[in-house]
Amino acid sequence: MAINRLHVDKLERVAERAYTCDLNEYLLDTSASWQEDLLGAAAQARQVDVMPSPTSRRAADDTEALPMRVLNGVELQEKVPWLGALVDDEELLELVGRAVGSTVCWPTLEGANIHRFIMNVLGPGEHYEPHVDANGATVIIPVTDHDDSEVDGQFVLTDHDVRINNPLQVPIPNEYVQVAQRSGNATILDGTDRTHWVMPPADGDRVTLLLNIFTSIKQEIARDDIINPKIGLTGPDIEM
Ligand SMILES: O=C(O)CCC(=O)C(=O)O
Ligand SMILES: [Fe+2]
Repeated sequence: MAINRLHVDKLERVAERAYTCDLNEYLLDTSASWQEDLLGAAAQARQVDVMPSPTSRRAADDTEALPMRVLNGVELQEKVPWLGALVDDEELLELVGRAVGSTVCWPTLEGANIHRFIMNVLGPGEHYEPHVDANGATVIIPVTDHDDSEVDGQFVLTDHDVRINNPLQVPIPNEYVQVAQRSGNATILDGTDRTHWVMPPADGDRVTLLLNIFTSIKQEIARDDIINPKIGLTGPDIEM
């Protein structure tokens, strides 16, 4: 494996405890067909209705179900076996720790395989609701490209945990940070205390791989049983 594939020099700050980092070289080194592999998995993602949950919803209407497609960590690992290598990679963890300013670790409690990494697929007109994260370090790896001269498919970040009444407002207000979504260009952030969401893609799907990592500041606690079913990761007919 190449040395310094994940050098901290590659971190570009977009907000406090929020960075982007080009992981293309690293991902190619892990699997030469990483993008095709993940797009192949995305084509098999399950349709779900995302419902309000304690850490998830920050939108005005708390009753509306939002459609999207997901794969939980167990489903994803089965379809893309090399993802397991990311979990064993200390270089990756170190980079994430530098970005969020804490030591970090993967979730280890029973059932963590379900949410330690997941895939989100948004189709045209579908958005990811404003929310905060339960874990202190989230890595969002776009698989598809979304031009940041448009709002479509963009990741949007606020400074605080605030209720957003109109997440689909266009143009995106200046007080929010908009992060360009280019394939392999990861966003690494502590999203526990700042609301963030995703604008709907214009045409074609928006596919992301999410790594949910814990920090020494925000340590892993037993995950609230309510969250996984609300975001479609678990359910009666879903593999665990
Ligand atoms: O899919 C995305 O780009 C964002 C998802 C997200 O914020 C999360 O899973 O916590
Ligand atoms: Fe999030």
